[in-house]
Formats: sequence, C-alpha cells, structure tokens
Amino acid sequence: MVLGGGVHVPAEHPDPLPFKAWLRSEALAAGFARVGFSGCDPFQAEEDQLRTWFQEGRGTLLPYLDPATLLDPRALWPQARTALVGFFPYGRPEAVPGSAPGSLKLSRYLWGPDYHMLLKPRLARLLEAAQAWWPGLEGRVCVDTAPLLERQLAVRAGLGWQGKHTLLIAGKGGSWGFLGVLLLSLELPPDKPFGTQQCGTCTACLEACPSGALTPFRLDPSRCLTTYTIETEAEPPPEVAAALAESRWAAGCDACQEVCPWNRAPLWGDPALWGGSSPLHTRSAEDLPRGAAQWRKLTRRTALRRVRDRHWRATLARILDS
Ligand code: B12
Ligand code: SF4
Ligand code: SF4
Repeated sequence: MVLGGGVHVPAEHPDPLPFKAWLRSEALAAGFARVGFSGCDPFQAEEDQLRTWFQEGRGTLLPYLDPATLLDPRALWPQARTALVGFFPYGRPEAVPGSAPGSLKLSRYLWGPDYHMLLKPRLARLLEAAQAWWPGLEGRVCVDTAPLLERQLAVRAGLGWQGKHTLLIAGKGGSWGFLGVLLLSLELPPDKPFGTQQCGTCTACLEACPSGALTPFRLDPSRCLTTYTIETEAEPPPEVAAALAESRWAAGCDACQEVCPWNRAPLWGDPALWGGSSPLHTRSAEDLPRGAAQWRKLTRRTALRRVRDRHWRATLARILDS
C-alpha cells in the first residue's frame, strides 16, 4: 500500500488511526498537556510575511534562522510527513520572577531543569516505542534548536494560535509551555488546524513590553530583552539597555506573557516532571554569582548554562551599575 506523499506502508502494518490515538496518549502520558498532529507541507500562507520579516533585517541577531529552511519542514528532514506537536507546561504558581526581596527577574522557563534535556529524551523514547509498533518508521525529535516553525506547526496541529506577542497560546491553557515536535516519516490523518486567533481587541502585551519590541503578531528581536540576555552578547541599543536596567529582567523576559488574559488560570507544570528550582531566582541581586566557577556550578543542568558567565556578568553590570 502507498499512502499520499509516496510513503510506503507494508501491508502488515496496522491501521493508522489507532496508531495515532496511541501516539497521542503516550505523548500525554509523557507530560505534554496538549498534543496535536499536522502535515509537513511547506508553509504557504506564512511565506510573504516571513520573507518580509527577514528582508527588514529582523533576523540579523539570530543568524541560525534561514527563511528557506523554516518555510519547508522537509528542507530540514526530507522524510517528514507528519508532525506530532506537544505543549509541555512549565509555569509554576510559586515561581514569580522578582518576587523575592531585592531579586532580579529570571524568566519562568529558566526556573527548572534545562527543557531541552527534559523534552528530547521523552520524544526520543516515544519514537522508539512507536518504531516497535510500526516497523520501518523513522522520526526526528525537534525541541527549539531545529530550524522549524514550531509555533506555526502547533497552530496547524490545532493546539492554539499565535498571540500578538507571537507565542503559542493553548486557549485557556495559556502560553507558559514549551513546544516539542516529533517528525514522523508516516502520513497520519492531521488534526483540524486552529481557526481564528482569539486576541480580539486586546493589546496588553504590546503595551507591557519594556522595550517596545512588539507590534501586533510581530516581534523585533533587536529590541527584545531575551535576545540580549540569552541569545547574543551584542551590545543593546541605549534605549533597550535602559529598558533592561529599569525592568530588571536579567535572563529572558516574561513581561508580554504576564499580562496576557489567557494566562490568568493557565496549565501549570507538573512539579514531579519539572524538577526543583535553582537558588538563583530568589537570591538578592548582591548575592548573585559573578565568578565563572560559581556560575557553572549554579547553572548545571539548567537552561541558563547556555548563557556564558561573561555574558551574565555583562547583563548584571547593565542592570546594577547603570
Ligand atoms: C528565535 C527564537 C526566539 C527569538 C525570536 C522570537 C520570535 N518571536 O521569533 C527570541 C530570542 C527573541 C526569543 C524569545 C523568546 N522565546 Co523563543 N524561540 C525562538 C525559536 C528558536 C525560533 C522562532 C522563529 O522561527 N522565529 C522567526 C520568526 C520570523 O517567526 P514568527 O515571529 O512566528 O514569524 C511570523 C510573524 O513574524 C508574522 N508576521 C511577520 N510580519 C507580519 C506582519 C503582520 C501584519 C502580521 C499580522 C504578521 C506578521 O509572520 C511570520 C510567519 O508566520 C523558537 C523555536 C522554534 N524552532 O520554533 C523558540 C520559541 C518560539 N521560544 C520560546 C520561548 C519560551 C521564548 C520566550 C518566552 C523565552 C523568555 N521567557 O524569555 C521569549 C518570548 C519572546 C516573544 N514574545 O516571542 C518557545 C515558545 C513557546 C510558546 N508557547 O510559544 C519556543 C517555541 C521554543 C520551544 N520549543 O518551546 N525566541
Ligand atoms: S520577551 Fe519581554 S522584551 Fe521580548 S517581546 Fe516579550 S515583553 Fe518584550
Ligand atoms: S496579551 Fe492580549 S493581545 Fe497579547 S497575546 Fe494575550 S490576548 Fe493577545
């Protein structure tokens, strides 16, 4: 039997529908609170806006993003036919950046263990189990680092919409969640894509952004605090440096999500899955590490390890010595 897209399915293979239902239930059991399936055809509706975004130079500080690859999941992996997309909640009601006396703000996504290390093995184990069920099946695990439009795939898979802050909002589940993608070489019936975005006339995120990085459904990385505290050691322009000092976001930034009405009663991360939090979040600014060895020790197995100690020191200086 040959399914659409030229993928060969041996006659002895079981029915794709129960297989899809099984994949979904296993992904839910692995900690994803929402799971959906989409096809892997190139993104067409998104093409013009994506290309304009790059032509305007918005990708300059993120040189790993390439419009041609982003627009076609099969440019990343030619065998891709189905994307299983999962939303993995990470918010914790008790994790409120800046709430401890004298502390700086570290984004919620950094309060637990490194999410790459948490999500990738779960999806890899799911793939392994799926291969036992469906011989010959191939797959690729993508969490954050692959050139793939994960939020657009999530919309296609019916998980939610991209809010005006550009993040995926899983309806009443909110936006405090990581996305994990398992690309599969097998064509499975896709879920219904999410319909119209539900931001309505709200503009809370645009107004809350400390550095004016947002216009509706569009982010300018050269103004986003996360770019300068996590992604690049480039010097922020003076007005962005001033916003950084004023807002005290020392690693990442949650300002646009904190004000979102869809985050009023969100899906919370499961403490059993989402580990203990580092002491960095509640230390007062004066007690934060400045030395390389201490930084390495305190950031071990956390996503903050991706920030080099000299970058961290530069951010601290921008906030505390300004
Ligand atoms: C690069 C990147 C960043 C960059 C750029 C962010 C961005 N919005 O693109 C920076 C460093 C700033 C960043 C910050 C953050 N990130 Co980030 N990031 C990524 C990454 C690796 C790629 C994103 C990408 O491809 N951007 C390219 C641009 C072009 O994509 P886009 O904005 O969606 O493009 C559309 C719009 O621009 C629109 N458009 C363009 N022009 C116009 C004009 C009009 C009029 C309209 C209507 C639309 C429009 O059309 C484009 C095509 O659809 C993804 C992982 C992945 N592989 O997907 C994680 C990812 C998006 N990040 C994530 C997170 C958690 C964050 C932070 C919250 C971390 C933090 N707390 O500090 C912040 C949030 C900032 C924000 N408001 O988005 C999560 C988001 C989870 C979720 N619920 O959505 C992801 C999915 C990682 C993951 N696997 O979990 N990130
Ligand atoms: S993460 Fe912060 S700086 Fe970046 S767009 Fe959101 S509010 Fe603005
Ligand atoms: S704050 Fe308002 S405009 Fe921004 S993403 Fe949430 S609902 Fe949409």
